[in-house]
Formats: sequence, C-alpha cells, structure tokens
Amino acid sequence: MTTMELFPEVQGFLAEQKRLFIGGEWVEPAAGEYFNVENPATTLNIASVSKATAADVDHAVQAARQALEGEWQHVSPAQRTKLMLRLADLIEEDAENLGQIISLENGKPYSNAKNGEVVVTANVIRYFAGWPSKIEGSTIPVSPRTGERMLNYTVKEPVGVCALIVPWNFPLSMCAWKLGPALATGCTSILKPAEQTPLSALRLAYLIEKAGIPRGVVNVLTGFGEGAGAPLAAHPGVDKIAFTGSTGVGRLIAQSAVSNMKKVSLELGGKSPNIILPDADIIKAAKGAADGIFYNQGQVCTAASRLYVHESVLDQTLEELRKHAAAHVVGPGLNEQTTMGPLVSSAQFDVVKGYVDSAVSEGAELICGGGKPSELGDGYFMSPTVFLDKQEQARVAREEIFGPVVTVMSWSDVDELVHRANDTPFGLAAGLWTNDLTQAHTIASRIKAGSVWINCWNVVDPASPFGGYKQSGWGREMGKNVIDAYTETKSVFVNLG
Ligand code: TXE
Repeated sequence: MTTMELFPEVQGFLAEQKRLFIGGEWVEPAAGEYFNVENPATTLNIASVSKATAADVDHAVQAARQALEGEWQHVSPAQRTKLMLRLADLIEEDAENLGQIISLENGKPYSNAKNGEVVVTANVIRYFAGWPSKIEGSTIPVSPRTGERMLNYTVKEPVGVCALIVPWNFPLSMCAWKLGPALATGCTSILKPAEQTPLSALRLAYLIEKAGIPRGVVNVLTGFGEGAGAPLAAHPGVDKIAFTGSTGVGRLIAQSAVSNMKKVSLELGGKSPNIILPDADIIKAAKGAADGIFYNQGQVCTAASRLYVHESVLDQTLEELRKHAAAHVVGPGLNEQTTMGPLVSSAQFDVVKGYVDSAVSEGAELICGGGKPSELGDGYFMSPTVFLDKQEQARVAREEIFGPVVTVMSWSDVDELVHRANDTPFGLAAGLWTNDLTQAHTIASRIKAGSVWINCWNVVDPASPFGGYKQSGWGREMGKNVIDAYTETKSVFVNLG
C-alpha cells in the first residue's frame, strides 16, 4: 500500500501546541491542562490539545455575549453573506490540508475527507451565506377589540449565544451544519468539537479568523464531554444548544437546558430500516445497501443498519452484499487504496466488537466479516460485516452499533414489514428500493422517519430539512426550517389611532 506523505502545512499544524480560540485570541486553557489526540489507524498520538474546563466556558460565553451585543449586531446582512462566502472559499482552498487532518484524527479515507466532507462543509456555509438577507418577518392583518387601527409586524432576531456541541464522525461538516445557520442569523457561538477529533475544528477556527469574522462571534473550546460540554450546556449565559451525538447525552443536555429554558435542537442516534421490494433492481439496491452501511465505517447516524429484503430476492441480495464487503480495502485513511478506515477509537472498536461477538449466540448468522482483518497491525480496524437474523432478536438487529455492521432480515407481507420497520425507538431515516410508484409512496408515508430515501441513501442537501422522529431528536437542521431554531420571533403592535 502507498501511504501519502503529510503536507508541510499539516506537519506544522500538528506540531504546534493547540490553544483555545476565545474572543478572537488563541489562549491557554485556564487549568493549564492538555490532552493527546490519537490517530486511530496507528494508535499513536498526533497532537496535543487544550483541555477546556468550566472557567474557559465562562470566558468563552462572556466573549460570545460581548460580540453579540457589540460589533456583530451592526454587521449588515450583506456583509455577513460576504464573510461567509469568504469562509467557504477558504475552506475549499484548504481542502487538502483539511482532508489530511480529518483523516488523521477520525480515520476515514483521505479522498472521502477531502472530496466528501470538506466539500460538504464549504457547500453548507455557502448555502447559509444566502440567508442573511432573506430572514423576513411578516405583516399581519390583526383585528383589535377596541376598533383602533393597528399595524402588526414580526421581526426575526438572533436567538443569542449558541452552544454547538458536535461529534467525531463528521468532525468538520457537523461544525458547518451548526455554524452556518448561527452565522446567517446573527448569533454568536461556542463550538465544542468531540474530544476524539478536535483538530479540524481548530483548523476551521484559523480559517474563521482569516476570513475576518469579528472577534468572539465564533469561539472554539476543545475538551471532554463532562469537563467542557456539560458546563457549556448548563451555562446560564447560553441561549441555545445545538447538539449532535448519542441519545444518552442528548437527554442530559435537554435536562440541563431546562434551568434557563435554553432553546434546544438535538440530532441523535438511529437504527434505520432499508427495504428492498421484490421488483427492485437488486444489483443497484444491494450496492445502495452496502454503501448505506459501510460508508464512513458505518459511523453515520443514518447508517442503513437494518436491511429488510423481500424473501424472493434474499439469496441474490446476500450474494451481492458479500461481494461489496469483499471489495472493500480496509486500512489507514492515508493509504491511497483504502476504502474503509479504522473506527474512531478503541472505545468505539470495543462497542462494535461487543455487538459482533454476541450476535451469533443471540441467534444471528454471520454471512461475512465479524472482526479485525488479520493482516492489519495496530489500529481499530473492523471488516465490513453482514449478519442474517430472521427472528430479528439479536441486539445487532435492534440497537445502534455505529460500525460497519448490517443485519439482514427477510419479509413477505407489507403491513407486517411496516410494523417491523417502525418497531424501534429511533426515527431518523429509512430507505426503499422499488420501481413500484404506488408502493414507494405508500410505504414512505407509513414510515416514521425524518428522511426517506427512495432508490438512494444518505442524500442530504443543505436546502432540505434533516432530523429525527421519536428518540432520534428534536427539531430539524438545514433548509429554511433551521432558521427558526436560531431566531426568536418578535411581534410588534403599533397603534395607528
Ligand atoms: O457520543 P457522545 P460518543 C452515538 C453512537 C456512538 C455513541 C457514543 O452510537 O457509539 O453515540 O459516542 C459531548 N454534556 N453517536 O460517546 O458522548 C462530547 O464531548 C455535554 C451518534 O462519542 O454523545 C462530544 O462533543 N456534552 C452520533 C459530543 O457530546 C457532552 C454521533 C458527542 O459525544 C457530554 C456520535 C455532556 N454530559 C455518536 N458528554 C450521531 N447522531 O451522529 C459528551 N458530550
């Protein structure tokens, strides 16, 4: 395998001691503590990063408040657009460096990072750059009881200081999903990347500074969930929290938000059903099913982890899945041939391995994969894995795994299928593979999920809302829906006599 050399810019970036980005300054953490970031492909440390604590949270909230009530409120919508477009350009110009940084900290293949995640990040910022001049209120024909003439209009104002807490699976684009609407609406933010992947967020902070976004509008705190995330979520100076991560932590965040009634949006876990109907093009459907679960090592909230295949096409589908799994080259993300990198951390590897190891005793049949490829040394590598579980009893069929593990189930009756697909506490995404228009739209309308993909998977667009039913979350990100999540609506009555 050919391993890429690190770009000189990336080498320099990794070698620097990483500080916190607060109020436009790079500052030492108040407690003077640092932690190491590990490359999951080698288990070696690649950088040392500041460990923020409650005192840094206070400092960052103050800086964000000062910016909100100071210079930022006077920056015109057109100027916000310009700054955001500049940021999107800088992200694109830095795509190679960002691609290596993401691949090093997260494990994903360099090409997926550079041509996928970085491109998405720039596109999301660019989409939201179009919004500042379009966040309109309305005039409402009211009928006061007194008979006086009244003008009533609404204004959308920034919700205020936002805590943006993001996970490690898409460490850069998840920042953009939240920073995009925050910047567009005129909010200020404190961004807390995941402890496993803080480097791309720090690189983004450097680009934010370079783009000329005013001091304190975006602050970046690197640190752990308990030490930095929890005090941020509980801070009385924070007006809104936008969180992507586990359902367990989502619950904690919702609880701590109650103290000062912060606005909350949550994008949580999933166990998404992908359904193959008997008339589907099986070659395309199986390819879509494989991509839907194996992309990003299966560490995707919308991973197509439950595959319901009509019994008449089960054997053919399993055969195709075996081929797609075998075609993957598992290895370090910076090896040019790699199509599947390591899992993000030893903890994540243990979780995934635990599910895989217990599946057979719980009644599932192993079709392929099931462990670390023997030829790979250190690193948290896991083979693409397929189980068949006709009884749908094993935990691999019911719980979120967040790894490259799909469980295949067969079905014959549509009503029963819909019941089984909906029989989960989650409701993030679902997919259907069929050419039967009536079935496609009927089943799509019966599935309880925030996104339904017909003859495709994982299509996400900044213009279209994304989020979950049930325990997959609160609210929607992206599209015009998210603007409401970052604004307050003020209703103004004017007595015209
Ligand atoms: O997530 P956490 P983890 C799921 C997936 C995975 C599992 C655990 O199933 O196996 O969650 O992953 C911050 N207050 N998803 O443990 O802990 C944390 O520092 C405030 C699905 O890594 O939820 C990080 O920045 N913040 C998911 C972020 O929350 C806290 C993506 C996410 O970490 C905190 C990731 C606290 N008390 C994992 N505790 C998706 N929906 O895409 C932690 N954090």
